[in-house]
Amino acid sequence: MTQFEQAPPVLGNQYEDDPVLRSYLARVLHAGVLSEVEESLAEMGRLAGGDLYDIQLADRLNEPILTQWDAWGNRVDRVELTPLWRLAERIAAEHGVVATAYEQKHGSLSRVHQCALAYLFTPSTDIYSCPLAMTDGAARTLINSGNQSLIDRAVPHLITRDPNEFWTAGQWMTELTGGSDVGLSETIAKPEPESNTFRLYGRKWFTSAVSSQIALTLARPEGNPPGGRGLALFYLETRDERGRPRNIQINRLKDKLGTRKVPTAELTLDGTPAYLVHGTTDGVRNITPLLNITRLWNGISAVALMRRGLALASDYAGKRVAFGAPLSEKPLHRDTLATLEAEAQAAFQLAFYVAELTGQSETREISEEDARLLRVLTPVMKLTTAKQAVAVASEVLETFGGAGYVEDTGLPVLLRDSQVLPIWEGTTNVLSLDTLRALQSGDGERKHGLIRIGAAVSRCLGRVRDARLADAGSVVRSALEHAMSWLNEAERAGGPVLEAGARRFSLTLGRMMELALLIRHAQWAQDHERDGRATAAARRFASSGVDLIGNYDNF
Ligand code: MFK
Repeated sequence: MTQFEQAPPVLGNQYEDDPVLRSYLARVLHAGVLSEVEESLAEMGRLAGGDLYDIQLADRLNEPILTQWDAWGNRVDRVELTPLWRLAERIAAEHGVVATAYEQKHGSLSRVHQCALAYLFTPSTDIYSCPLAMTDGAARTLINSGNQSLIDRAVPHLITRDPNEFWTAGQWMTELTGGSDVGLSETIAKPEPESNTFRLYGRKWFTSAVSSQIALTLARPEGNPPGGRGLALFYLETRDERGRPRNIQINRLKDKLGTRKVPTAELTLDGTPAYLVHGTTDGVRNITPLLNITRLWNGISAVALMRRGLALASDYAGKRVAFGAPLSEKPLHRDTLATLEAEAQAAFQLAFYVAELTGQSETREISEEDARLLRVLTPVMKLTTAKQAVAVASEVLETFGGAGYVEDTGLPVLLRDSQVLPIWEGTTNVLSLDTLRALQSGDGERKHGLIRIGAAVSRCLGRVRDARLADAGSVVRSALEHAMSWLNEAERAGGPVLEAGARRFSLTLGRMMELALLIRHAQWAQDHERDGRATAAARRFASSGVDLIGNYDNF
């Protein structure tokens, strides 16, 4: 190789090469569980850094294709997925990337195992995590609904490992009236009394992964009042036995900044047959189990994309020589990577902590207090990790210099795909407001919600003995105190002040919780693995801006 040729970054087994994931699993999974699941993770890590990654690079320019008409003038509305996505669907089913959470071979820890599989799988499949997240969320929503005929009909397909039987699910919520204020939805449901079904009429404006076999969607039964309570949650199957759309027209696929393998569509429902999932009202409330699962997936995807960026950047730093030495020997480059690493490790701990609590809630091992903690940490985790993913992806591109800006390196897509994470599944602002609402879960007082978070923080810091970690712990404590005093003041000041500060407050809760969890893990890694890397990450993260509440003039 001449002096001016560059070696591309390469990936190894993404499980074996990931000390953060491995150390976390060693702490959280009992030894017996880890030895039972490790083979599945190593196999997924091998695929993700090997064949799947090669196919992903080769698939770079492919995008889903919508064919609306056949040669004879018939409306067909077929979507052809790219080769990577067709393969991803098969691998996801065979490796149980959804199923693992429902087989519950290891009780609540099955959710952790499943999230670890999703974390390894996601970065090599160009957001195939989107249909999987919705499939997982639909399975959970149907199971929670207790609607036995729909459970019998659909859930076995959603959680199977047989690719020939596997169905994915869509989550059709967004309409022209808005993506956040779902209560404004205009789709109408007309009853068909003789068949006990409804027919849906309306336009869905942003429907991800329209290739799915089923969808959960919201519509307003005729005569129902406006708002989220007047909507009902419906189940529908997208195609008939001959593969024709069931009165669904795909008007076009969206021309998006990223997630370009995801066939996101605008749809017209023109009498689409649909079944009520759970009553004729309260559709928004009834679809929230789906939202909470997809928000968990959002966080897992955020930490997965950060890890992929860092894996590539670290490998490249060892190869790229500039100013007389590899970048990995340059103090400033190392410092830059270490800061990104700290963000990624902190985010990782929070995303997987929410996975642990989610697993406990699904197996009913969760206490009432922790169920309320989960309710508030889900939006907090989603909004915090999504912002980190975008920031880390942007910096990762920069670590490659110009190569990070050039499409055929396969790097720019990391940034484009990360940018969706703060937008879909509730924007940062909408989730900040949800955080304020979720803090009221229980007796309706936000401060009690915050005290619950404070208790979780204390559990993390309780066993810390290392003085350097104790310093980092004091950053957590002062952020918590500030959050408490700000909440008191903002509640006293009234609505606009509380609302205006909701994002700064929620991000502070997220970063504070991340740091507390990272400190806990760092002490454990010192004690059990004689490894100080998490300690270094915690100390660095503690200096990277945890308390973002600031001191702003009131409105
Ligand atoms: C990489 C993987 C990521 C996965 C990709 C999936 C791709 C899919 C792309 C999409 O579909 S993006 C569209 C996603 N859309 C959203 O996430 C909607 C964002 N907006 C909100 O979340 C709003 O907060 C919400 C629509 C829920 C507000 O609507 P409303 O009508 O004002 O409802 P309201 O009154 O706030 O809540 C109704 C009930 O649900 C209340 O309970 P009660 O009826 O008992 O009072 C709420 O407490 C409850 N609730 C709301 N959010 C909840 C929840 N309960 C549990 N968990 C939640 N998250």
